[in-house]
Amino acid sequence: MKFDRIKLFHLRMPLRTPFETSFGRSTGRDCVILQVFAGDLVGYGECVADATPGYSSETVGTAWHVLSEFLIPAVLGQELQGVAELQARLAATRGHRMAKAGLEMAVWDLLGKTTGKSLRELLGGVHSQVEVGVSVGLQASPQALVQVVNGYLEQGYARIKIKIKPGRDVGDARAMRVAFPHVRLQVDANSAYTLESAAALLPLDELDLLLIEQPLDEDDIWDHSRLQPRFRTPLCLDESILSARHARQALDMAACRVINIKAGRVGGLYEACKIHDLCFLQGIPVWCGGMLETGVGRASNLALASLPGFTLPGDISASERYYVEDITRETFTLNPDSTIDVPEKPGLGVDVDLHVMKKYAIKELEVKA
Ligand code: NPQ
Ligand code: MG
Repeated sequence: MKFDRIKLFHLRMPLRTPFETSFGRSTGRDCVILQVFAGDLVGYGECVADATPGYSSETVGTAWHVLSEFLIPAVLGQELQGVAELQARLAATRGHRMAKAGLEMAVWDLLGKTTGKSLRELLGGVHSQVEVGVSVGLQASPQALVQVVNGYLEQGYARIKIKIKPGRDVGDARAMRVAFPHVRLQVDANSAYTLESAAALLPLDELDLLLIEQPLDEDDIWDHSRLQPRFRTPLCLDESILSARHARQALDMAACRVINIKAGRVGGLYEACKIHDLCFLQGIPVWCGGMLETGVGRASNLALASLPGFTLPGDISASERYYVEDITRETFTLNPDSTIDVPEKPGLGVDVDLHVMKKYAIKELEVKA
């Protein structure tokens, strides 16, 4: 494979309804879409960094800089055998995992289009439908939360994740349990607590939750290992796990009993699969996290979540959960059994509607060999 030119598009997509987490409230979603041209084929990738560094330190601005100045020049115009070789070239740049993952996704798409294989086949996925759930942002009150969740249950989502933050944790989760005694429920704190303030979360242990996601800071794997023994409920790490090495260390420390895998957070699907394999061997359940992806990133998530170790429902909702209009011609819909179909066409298996994409593009750049 040889890349002739690469185009970047900074998209700003309006969200159907604002999404609020412990780190802030968003009314829109920015991302970078990449087009990688090789001969007469084009591969698409999505970099999941947002406009602001609330979830992680990367932003669209840092990704744009690092992609255009370092990552793309490192791979343009050279013969590359596959993803392992791509990652070896990208390793000269430290960190910036979301930027790397966006580029890697486009290369996976090209690889699939070249070989006629779907991304699911390339990764070794075994399911043609994957179980999904919905992630629900903080609402004005616990009553409002119950009402919003009721709408999602009516749409068919069989697993609900609610966002929590200090002062809006046990009360919200209890209101959910009272309203929906049997629903599969989990909570996500997005690093809003310390080892001390997390004592407020102990009553969650009575609510039969699937897991408690990322209560403490990204760089606090050790403190999670101090916190986990105080709960019967599994802790799940998201922000803390940036590599397969982190996953191994977190499991060695018993800092969590479940891992959320996001390809963007760990530098791409290649590393994501390594984390899956490690957890699969140890019998640790994993699930596919979500970053409010467009149809491009959603297709990638569905392929990843089709691997055998993804035994918990992913944060992979139907397109209409977040967007009125998506950039792919395919719109992903929820099946009655709370699953979504994994694309079967070569590569990501999606067609990008250039007209729609350009409508939301606020910046473009072409980098040539
Ligand atoms: C999480 N995702 O699991 C992330 C958080 C997240 C689906 O809960 C804009 C606004 C971009 C909010 C990216 C879900 C975001 C965002 C990720 C929240 O922690
Ligand atoms: Mg999370």
